[in-house]
Amino acid sequence: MHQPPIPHLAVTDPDIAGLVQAEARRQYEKIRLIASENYVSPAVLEATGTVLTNKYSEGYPGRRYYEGQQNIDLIETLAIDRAKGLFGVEHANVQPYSGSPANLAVYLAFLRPGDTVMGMALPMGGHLTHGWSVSATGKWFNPVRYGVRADTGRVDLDEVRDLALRERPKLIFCGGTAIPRTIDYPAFAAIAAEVDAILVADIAHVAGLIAGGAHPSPAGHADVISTTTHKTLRGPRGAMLMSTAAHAAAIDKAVFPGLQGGPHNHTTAAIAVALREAATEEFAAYAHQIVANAHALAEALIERGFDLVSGGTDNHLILVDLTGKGVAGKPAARALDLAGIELNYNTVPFDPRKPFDPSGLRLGTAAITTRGLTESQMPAIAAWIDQTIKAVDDETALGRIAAEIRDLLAAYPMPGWSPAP
Ligand code: DSN
Repeated sequence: MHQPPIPHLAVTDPDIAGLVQAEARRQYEKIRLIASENYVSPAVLEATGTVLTNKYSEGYPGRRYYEGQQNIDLIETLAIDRAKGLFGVEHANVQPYSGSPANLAVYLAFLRPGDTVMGMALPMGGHLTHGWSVSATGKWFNPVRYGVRADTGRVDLDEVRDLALRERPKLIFCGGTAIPRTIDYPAFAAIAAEVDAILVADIAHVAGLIAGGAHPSPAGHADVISTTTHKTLRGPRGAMLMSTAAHAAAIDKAVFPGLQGGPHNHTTAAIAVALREAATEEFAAYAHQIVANAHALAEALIERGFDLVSGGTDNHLILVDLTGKGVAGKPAARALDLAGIELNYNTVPFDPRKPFDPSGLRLGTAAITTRGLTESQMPAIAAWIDQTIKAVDDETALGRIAAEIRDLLAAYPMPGWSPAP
């Protein structure tokens, strides 16, 4: 049974209730290494499931188009103030529905269709919305892309500067979805200033690390900071845009009425709760433990002969190139899932394989750190990954590993759910 119980759902819609139960158990029993996922706290879960979902509130606190905003205004103001305090920014908009709409709002705020945008190429570690070809941002704007060096697996800022001077982008994105190394915000800011571009730091992956002091902050360097709220920041699925005061009006106007209608007030409340949690000393310790776990896991993988893009990690994320292991990313990820280790197959820089069947695996330590795992468990996880890669078609071996993992995780509670006693 689901603990805490979901009795109304179980009666009204047993099909959905059953699937929620199954998903909760799946999350409980797996070593979850998807770098963009986490386990939110019970308080965040509760805020997400409140009557706030019943309310429409187009506009911003004090300037709404519907009546009855006495409580919603206070909730959104709390979320805004907490975001400003936590990240040290002059302005925060907590209404974007998720990361892609947040980034699209940035285009709307600063560009006209056809204008040039510079971002990291998706196969190099960037994000779809940083101007990749299949995204609206790559179709409606003129994208130019930087990557990483083949020899280091890291961004070469001299190459980024040369590209910016040649292409004169109006908007530059830094950050992405598969970058295992620290992002040099001051260097990106200097390049943006040289070409008079707006610098957008997409911190979706590292927001929690920044909040906890385990990664440098772009505040004071980037004109705009875009983030989702559900990755290392450990909040509900949502997003925020933060900026200098000079860009506040343009950002707000682009989010509403430019792109969106009513904000999701239950999500806003849950973001406020997550931001309050992220301002605590416990969260700072959590952020540093995420990085310590990633270091330990990276070292253990290297000891077992895994080839890591850039040779390691500075943050929560590890990108493994499986080429030398003789197995592609997709079959490896499937076998790992059967063995109780959940991650995603991923392109690696200069990948000769196709994106739907690439050479790599992406791992992250945010969720397992929430579960309470520390450096001492990382060698065992690396060993299970190694054993699985060597036995991708051996269902007996994969089942044995899954059982060992269930045994380990039973000692580490999952926030918001526990199996029936
Ligand atoms: N889907 C997210 C990730 O996994 O990194 C990015 O949008």
